[in-house]
Amino acid sequence: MTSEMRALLEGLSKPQKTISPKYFYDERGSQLFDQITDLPEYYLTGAELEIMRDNVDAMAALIGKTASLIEFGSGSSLKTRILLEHLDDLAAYVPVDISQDHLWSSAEKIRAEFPGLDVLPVVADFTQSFALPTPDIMPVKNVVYFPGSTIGNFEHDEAVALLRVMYEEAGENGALLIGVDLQKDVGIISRAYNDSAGVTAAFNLNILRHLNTNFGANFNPDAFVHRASYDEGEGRIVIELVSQKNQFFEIGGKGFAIADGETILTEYSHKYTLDGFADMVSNVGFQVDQVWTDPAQLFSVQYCTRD
Ligand code: SAH
Ligand code: AVI
Repeated sequence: MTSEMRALLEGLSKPQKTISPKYFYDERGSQLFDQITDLPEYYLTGAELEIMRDNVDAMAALIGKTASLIEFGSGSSLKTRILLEHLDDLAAYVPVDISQDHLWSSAEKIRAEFPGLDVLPVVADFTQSFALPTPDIMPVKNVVYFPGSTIGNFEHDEAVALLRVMYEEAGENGALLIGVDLQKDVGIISRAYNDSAGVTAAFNLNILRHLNTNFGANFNPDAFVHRASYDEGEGRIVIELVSQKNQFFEIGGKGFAIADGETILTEYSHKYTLDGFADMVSNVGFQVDQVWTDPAQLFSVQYCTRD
């Protein structure tokens, strides 16, 4: 049995059955995420794009010349294009993502849009160690780009571990440019994960289809419903799949029973205060040099260097 299957079975054997959110992202999951970014309720993308457009000159000046831009969880590289348009002398752009086909096609589009840019995609699970390619041109520094508030999908200890990997990737004179969603009115946050078109529900249920297709599971996606609720104490959205009846499923040769009303936890999405985020990155040796927010203070983009 692969270590990946062992980890999946371990998550499903916990008292709170759990599937890692990285399993949202097969090709269909990546497409559904792109649809989420267009939803009127999903304020995160619009706010982050606004911040990027309004402050890209300052960001480009901090990134400087001949850097290597390493993007974790690049998806469709939507926000990256704003940076790339203002960074014409990058040593390389290295998009890293677990969703293989989507990464290849996004990288192809970037190559076509930015001829001359050295685009070096890496298919990897960034929570495990992975090798980075060596660009033809020696970079002056590495800048890790982590937009979208994907950091929010990790619990505190996991987020710190991931920031530590980024700290190492950035190296001594490198930096981290990171998108971080902020705490705000609970209604705004809840609506972002309970959209009226049902795209987030489809995205959540797709995790079961992905495990059925690629990991030999036999979930019945029609017998689960999406639930997203805000935990004010923890400052996070909790995304679950709620079983609609007593039922069984199998994966990796192991059978599981799930009761009517019992849930599978598929994702947390943490919302930060600026102070809380600065404290967290200081645990790994980063200091926040610059914070940009949108006028409504929904979202932030932060530039961190080694302290
Ligand atoms: N950065 C983009 C996409 C965010 S969605 C944006 O801001 O719009 C999260 C992305 O991270 C997806 O593309 C998903 O495939 C990728 N991802 C999630 N977990 C991952 C992991 N463990 N390793 C690598 N990529 C991961
Ligand atoms: C990728 N990540 C930051 C998204 C979020 O908002 O936590 C994933 C998502 N889950 C449901 N909707 C969007």
